[in-house]
Amino acid sequence: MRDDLMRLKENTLQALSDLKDMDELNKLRVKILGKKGELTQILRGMARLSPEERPVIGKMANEIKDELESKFSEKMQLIKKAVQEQKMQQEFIDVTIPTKPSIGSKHPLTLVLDEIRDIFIGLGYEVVEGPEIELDYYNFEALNTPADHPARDLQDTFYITENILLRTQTSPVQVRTMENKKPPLKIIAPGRVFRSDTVDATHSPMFHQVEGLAVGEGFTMGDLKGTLVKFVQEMFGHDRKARFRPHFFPFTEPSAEMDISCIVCSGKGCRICSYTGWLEILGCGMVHPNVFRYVGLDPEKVNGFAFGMGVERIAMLKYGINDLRLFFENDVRFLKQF
Ligand code: 2NM
Repeated sequence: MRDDLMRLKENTLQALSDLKDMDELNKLRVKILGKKGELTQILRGMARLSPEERPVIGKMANEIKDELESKFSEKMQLIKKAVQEQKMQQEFIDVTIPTKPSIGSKHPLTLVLDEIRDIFIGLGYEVVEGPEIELDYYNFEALNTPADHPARDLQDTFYITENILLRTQTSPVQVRTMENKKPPLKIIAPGRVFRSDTVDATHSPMFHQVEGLAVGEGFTMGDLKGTLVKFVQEMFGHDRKARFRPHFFPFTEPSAEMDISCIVCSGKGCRICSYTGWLEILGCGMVHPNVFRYVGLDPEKVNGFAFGMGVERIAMLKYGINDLRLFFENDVRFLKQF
């Protein structure tokens, strides 16, 4: 019986050490220490023992029972702890991992438009907007471009009806402003414009323009040049040189185009400036007296200057982009570079 008890103890300790599960632990406890368990089975044999042996074996059995019980509860604690640790690991949340969605970036055209806007606001200009669907009158006629004027052929216009069209420039906004606000005024009109062009690296049927207008008394070409040189130096750097070449627009007289010294080669000549050292950047001029007449202003009393630029062209030069289509494809690999 002594041997039976020792064997029970050794076997139970061995079984316990292999256990990893609470259910199995409980089953083993019942199997060994339960009312009908193996220890009880062995103790049934006590009756057959001599009176001298009985207390000795009884004491031994009690000690084994106590020891096993404490081993069981020790093991129970271990399993509980292990289960808890596993659970903690599974449910672990790393609070240091950034959970905010990554923030997108502004479109390069928005960046350039914001910059243009800020520079002119700094020069005292107000920003005005107007309709993209326009009357033929505001887009052409009031801009001194009558129906038979050759300038209308220069721009392929999207007509909606005979006298309603998609604006080909933002100057109709300025005509509308002059109708409604007394001079002096200094405004810029940013926005989308539309021309029936075939898409390629430098053409798109929709693009963005900023046109500017200053109306008051006694403006000169000097004011126009000073304003635009200030603008391009803010935009492209203070060591940029500028030059003005005579040009023609129906709505200004005289008219000019403005070039800046190449932002890549600073005038030495390179592929970007077609080895001329200069980049064409905008068109401008003194507002034609007929434009003032159309809006009811007296060209003997007021004058002013105006200018217009393509936002895509400026963005392409500023960021070294060689294909206009990139602005409208919205490929994230392109957009996230800005
Ligand atoms: C340009 C070039 C030259 C222009 C003229 C006017 C208005 F309404 F005052 F007559 N707005 N914008 C203008 C002048 C636009 O774009 C190349």
